Amino acid sequence: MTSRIALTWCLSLVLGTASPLRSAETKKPNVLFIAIDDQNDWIGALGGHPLVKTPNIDRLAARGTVFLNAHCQAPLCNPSRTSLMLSLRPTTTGIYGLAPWFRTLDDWKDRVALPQHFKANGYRTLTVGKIYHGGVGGPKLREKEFDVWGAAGGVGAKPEKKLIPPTPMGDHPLMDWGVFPHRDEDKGDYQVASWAVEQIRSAPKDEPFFLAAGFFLPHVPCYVTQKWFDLYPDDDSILPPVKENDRDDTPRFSWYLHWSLPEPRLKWVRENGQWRNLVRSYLASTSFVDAQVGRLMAALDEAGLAENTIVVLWGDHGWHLGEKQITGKNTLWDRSTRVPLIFAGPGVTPGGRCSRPAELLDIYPTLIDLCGLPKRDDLEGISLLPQLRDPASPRERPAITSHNQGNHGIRSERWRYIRYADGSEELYDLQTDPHEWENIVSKPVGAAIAEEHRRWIPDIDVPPAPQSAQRVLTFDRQRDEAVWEGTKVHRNDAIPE
Ligand SMILES: [Ca+2]
Ligand SMILES: [Ca+2]
Repeated sequence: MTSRIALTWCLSLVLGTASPLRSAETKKPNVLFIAIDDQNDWIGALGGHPLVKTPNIDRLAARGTVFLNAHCQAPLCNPSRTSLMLSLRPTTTGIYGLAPWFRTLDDWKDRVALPQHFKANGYRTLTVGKIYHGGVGGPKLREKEFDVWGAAGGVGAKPEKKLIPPTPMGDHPLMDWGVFPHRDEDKGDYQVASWAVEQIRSAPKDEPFFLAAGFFLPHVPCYVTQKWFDLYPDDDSILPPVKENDRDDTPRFSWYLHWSLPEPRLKWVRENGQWRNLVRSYLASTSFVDAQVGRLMAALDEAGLAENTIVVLWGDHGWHLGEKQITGKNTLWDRSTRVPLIFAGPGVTPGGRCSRPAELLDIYPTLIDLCGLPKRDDLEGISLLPQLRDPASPRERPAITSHNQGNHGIRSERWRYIRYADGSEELYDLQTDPHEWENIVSKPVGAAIAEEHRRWIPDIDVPPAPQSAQRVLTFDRQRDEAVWEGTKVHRNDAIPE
């Protein structure tokens, strides 16, 4: 019997009736690539917040494998997304700030990004909402990145003026949150999901798709309607645990990474009665986005594509909501680096929960493996395929996050080690200290652990690329001089509030 099948197979090859090959070709899985902006680990399946409600993402996690120790390569949109889409560390590209767009740099202008590799291998590529940070530069340039473009997404409906009092450090228009009556349909993220649902319904049957959908929330401004807000209690049970004076044992240099920012400090949100409002608005926004993810999953089911579509869901970096005395990103602690990373679909173990360190730049080689595309030898990520097959598969490398040249966080299964550009350090035992409250780097127990982690500091650690701007920090060690966004910071300057 076996030999007869083998003979038929050989004959069909010889006679050119290549239907088995063609049918194998058409079975290439689709990819649904879902990004969530500024989404920290407050997702049910990740256990980052005991009260968060994300039933749809949790169902996706149950269908697939969730990485419980996944971290961004940079705690900021542009560098994190550039790193993910190119599978290159920020320390390799020099893209640390909100500018530049990598295509403007000679070194990276022709670099094959993830969707381009899929296009080159027979995929139709589509995008909607926020995948890259900022505009790609007009229709001619856009079609080089993806074949089909939907709406840009973003905030959508917003109030005529800010809901919260003027915030320090510039009263930035995005620094806003709270209940504001509007229709779900008028939110950018709802429209992003609607467009993606339509593409799933009308997808050509003879061509696999790579569909990228990028949600904006829970990025600020977090405008939510009462029904989403009411998912969360109106009391302090929703606030994250914070330790008073938690920064007493973190180096002064840790402040330089978020020296002066639009995001207010914990002190301000407390004094202005905004802490609970911010936390509730962020949680409500997460639940709203979760519902949009649910619409995409339902569309896949209804179109009969769930069985042959790889779904990958990720957040570009985390967000502090009072922890370490700040709100926002731009730190090397777990709250800023730990992100959702979930794969589901053919080849992925259902119900898998993996505690091995994983990095967002692993997504590119992982999708190549899951879809059987030609491998590339120019990627810095390592495929997660072994962990998608068996979540207990070992993984030698920790997760590494960098924020500007010389500042690195190294996250292994148990520990977090940080070294800043001036040589100052931190070390946390996440097993006994999950909130990273006690810096043990100078304790006797810390020395050997720190040494073990130090060897993972990237060998390549380039200065900021030309035209770098916004959130860019440089440090001249000989002069002991830091420069934040073009302004010198002195050792005795008061920390801005
Ligand atoms: Ca972001
Ligand atoms: Ca502390």
